[in-house]
Amino acid sequence: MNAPVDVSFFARAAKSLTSYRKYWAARFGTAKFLPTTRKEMDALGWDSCDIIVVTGDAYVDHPSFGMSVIGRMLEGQGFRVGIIAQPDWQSAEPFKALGKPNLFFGVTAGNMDSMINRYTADRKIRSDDAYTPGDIGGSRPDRAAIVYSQRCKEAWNDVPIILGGIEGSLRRIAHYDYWSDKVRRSIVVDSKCDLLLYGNAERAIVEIAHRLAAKEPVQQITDVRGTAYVRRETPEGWFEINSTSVDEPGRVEAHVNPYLMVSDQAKANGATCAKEDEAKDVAKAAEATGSPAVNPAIKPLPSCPTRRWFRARRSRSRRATTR
Ligand code: B12
Repeated sequence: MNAPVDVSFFARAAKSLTSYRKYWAARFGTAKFLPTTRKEMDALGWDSCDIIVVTGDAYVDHPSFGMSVIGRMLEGQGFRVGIIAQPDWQSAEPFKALGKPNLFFGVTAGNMDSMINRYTADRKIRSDDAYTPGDIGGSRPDRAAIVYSQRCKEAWNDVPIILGGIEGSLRRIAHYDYWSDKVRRSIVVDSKCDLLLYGNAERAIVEIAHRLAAKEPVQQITDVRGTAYVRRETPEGWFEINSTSVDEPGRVEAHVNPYLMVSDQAKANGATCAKEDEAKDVAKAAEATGSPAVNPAIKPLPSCPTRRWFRARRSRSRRATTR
């Protein structure tokens, strides 16, 4: 069931991220920080944002934050990107703070799933949130990706929603949800997003942004790798299979122990690992003769005697005299 699948025949050709013609707004240049308020947009001379990223984390302009990586990547393509970080989700108003985006809302719950962010494995409230100023929890709703998407739709029903980040990625198909102890349906259905981009989304979001900018309807963008979306009908040439028959319980292949050394794995398969075995033989021979120079290729590093070396020599000579 978990046997490796040969994927070498999968098509891999991908358009280079630097080969796109920059969007016209590139003339505004690079923003010191992506704007989070109207005032900051005015200072940049923007009348509107092309894309607004809504996130459950505080906006930190650092590459370990998904909203920055995605926002800056899109800015590099010439788009004007605004950030709405940790909005109050009680109404749609905070989602209108930067005006209506020209192309789409990018929505993410943040660097972590919002349920993991808020609750411990014992289902107790966490005492902190590393992605919020002051470490204070409670700045994002449970199931933030769904809540934010719904609020964006309430704000502007006709603006496409592109969902991404870990919460969406791991919930893109029907999945077991620990918190409700149920199998939940795909988050694409619950959030009503137009497209979900799973995993590292740079390549997909750049392509989608350019296609939306070229006025392609989001419903037609169904051929981008790493995306999930709802299909209303089965396309020609495709067929549906009842999963209860596909996924019958069967033999489960043993997991490879990730901590095994290469040579141990080889031994388990009745083979040997020549390089490692050779090194072991040299070490064994050196131990037996007490000389580290059994292999002429191995030479001691030129170094000055250390204090520890002098101490060891002193105690060696003391032992020699008392024996
Ligand atoms: C570094 C790290 C940490 C560091 C954080 C340091 C810091 N200050 O940032 C430390 C060690 C503190 C940490 C702690 C924890 N971590 Co941690 N951590 C990671 C790690 C290795 C990398 C995260 C990262 O920086 N990613 C870089 C960003 C740019 O990537 P990204 O968020 O995935 O973004 C990409 C996509 O998601 C997407 N995307 C993102 N945003 C958006 C937005 C849109 C619109 C779109 C379209 C796409 C998109 O594109 C992005 C670019 O490719 C991940 C594992 C991993 N490899 O991702 C685990 C991980 C995030 N951690 C995890 C966990 C569980 C924790 C802890 C709860 C562990 C614990 N039990 O204490 C704590 C929580 C701390 C806290 N209180 O918040 C889990 C989260 C699981 C989940 N389902 O949410 C992960 C996924 C590891 C795992 N597989 O279990 N962690």
